[in-house]
Amino acid sequence: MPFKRPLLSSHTTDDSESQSDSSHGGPSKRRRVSSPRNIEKDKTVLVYILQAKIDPEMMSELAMLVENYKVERGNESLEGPTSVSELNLELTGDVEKADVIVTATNMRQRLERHVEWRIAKTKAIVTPLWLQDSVKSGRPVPYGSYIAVHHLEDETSRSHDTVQDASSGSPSNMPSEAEKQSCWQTEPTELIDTTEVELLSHTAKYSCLRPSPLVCPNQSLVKEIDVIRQGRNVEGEERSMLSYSRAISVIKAYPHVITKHNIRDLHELPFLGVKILSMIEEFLKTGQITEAQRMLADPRFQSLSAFITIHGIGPHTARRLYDLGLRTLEELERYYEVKPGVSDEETMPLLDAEASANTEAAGEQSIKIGLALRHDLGQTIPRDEVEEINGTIMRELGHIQKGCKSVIAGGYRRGKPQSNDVDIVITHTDWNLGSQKVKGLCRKLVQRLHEQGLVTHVMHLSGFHEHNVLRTHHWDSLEKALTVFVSRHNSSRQNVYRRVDLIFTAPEVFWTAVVGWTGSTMFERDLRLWAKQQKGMKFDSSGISRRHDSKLYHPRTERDVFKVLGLVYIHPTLRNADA
Ligand code: 8GT
Ligand code: MN
Repeated sequence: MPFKRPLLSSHTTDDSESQSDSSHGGPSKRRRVSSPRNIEKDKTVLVYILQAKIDPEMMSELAMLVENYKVERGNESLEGPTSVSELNLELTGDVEKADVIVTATNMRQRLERHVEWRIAKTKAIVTPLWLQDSVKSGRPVPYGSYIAVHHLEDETSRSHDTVQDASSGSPSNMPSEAEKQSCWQTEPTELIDTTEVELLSHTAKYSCLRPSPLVCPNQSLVKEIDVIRQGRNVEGEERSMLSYSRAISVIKAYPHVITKHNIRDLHELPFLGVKILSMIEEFLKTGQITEAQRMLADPRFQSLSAFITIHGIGPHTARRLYDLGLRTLEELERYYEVKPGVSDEETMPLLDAEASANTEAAGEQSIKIGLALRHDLGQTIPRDEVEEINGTIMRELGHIQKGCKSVIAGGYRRGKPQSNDVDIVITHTDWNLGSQKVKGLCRKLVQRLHEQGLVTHVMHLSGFHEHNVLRTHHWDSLEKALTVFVSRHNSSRQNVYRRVDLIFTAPEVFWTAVVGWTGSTMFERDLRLWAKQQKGMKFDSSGISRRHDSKLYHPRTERDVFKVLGLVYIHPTLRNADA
């Protein structure tokens, strides 16, 4: 199998959505449904793996452990019932149904961000070692020695024999309103469905038909080509840049290590022209590509690439600054009269919402913020901190509007261990009234976060516009705020400024927005192209519509988004179609 199985998560939602998720299961069978029923003489232990704090590698290993064990156990049963072990494991993505929660978290508070306390109290909450030892010994080992959260020691030990009813918690155990709000975001682990992956093809023309892992077998080649792509990007050579982006995305999905023996196979792949193929050959022979190396050594490339790392500076502005004679970020600081690390409101005021959005002054302001905070903003954000930020924001949101839910999109959702920013898509759980309830919420939330000292700067704040089938460019048609958030992650560290994007949507377009904001960029580009060229439809983060009659689609699950577009579902971790 070319890919590691599961990495993440996505999210969870309310009941209606999880139901429709399974009823619209997409074109393929779900593998995990095909458990070996015929040998199920013991009770099945439903295992939920909580991804928070478990790194993707480990996550993958744990899930593999269960899946492989099931296969082996199935084989055993064919050889005779006597050899069947006592352990019957099944992974579940539904924490409420689980008997056991496997987690690397040992703090109640942290657990509560993902699992409601009243639910947690009815489960055995154990460390990953429980899973490993149980599989090793072929029987469910007692939970008592693997307690993950000491607050739940009694409950965990007790639930070895009996699985309690979720409603059995005494009133004093019921979560307070604030507690409830803090657990809106739960993250069941949706596994990669291998039967679905088999329906994809790495030779397809659209990246939304190809499985693209985070790290591919030819990652160093991809990185080298990406330097050339970046060179074209900073010089504003968009067509050429797109050619390299496409080549990269095709290589990302190629499931074998490219060698001199199979390089001919690449001729069958789309978007790999003569020039790229000769670069690949050079890379196979020497381990590098001359043009990429030349670029890396080029002072102009170095300056422009450094400039565009600053929020608000695109290739065009970078070249303008370069033409003024500026070469380094320190020179940019002087030019913009910015003191590194200083972010006081006088020099960098909170942008006054829509009034100043999109004006030149606002653009300049956001460059100043980006420059002043570049030492923080340039650092990547680990997954557990991304989750903490989401938790904090949703808790604050709970004070303004109850019943909201969020999904962390962007690179995090695609399984990146480190993100450059945090992208959070938010809606209301009430399908019918949610649209009204989220209206204006973005601004209110940002205001509250600002008052709490959690958001120091807003680089962009935009209002809500309906999805419009006639508009060709509409990345702005949701309520969204691009903010600078003060992260108080980890008491040993000081506050760190992080870029956090908040995107508010009506429930009808929530999953469309989640897909739109999950990326990667090339995957998104091809989704739009596929919808337009093959389906006569228009896709963007604010909605899906049919071109000829403007019919709007309201998918209730992420799988529905793919279904509406006539696509096989692709797990977020296989949407890494960029370098
Ligand atoms: P990173 O944050 O670690 O660098 O990685 P990322 O999460 O993949 O990149 P990102 O720049 O944060 O963008 C996340 C996804 O959101 C991208 O793949 C892109 O398709 C999408 N995206 C933007 N900006 C906007 C926008 O203004 N509107 C919409 N709808 N999508 C956007 O990058
Ligand atoms: Mn991001």
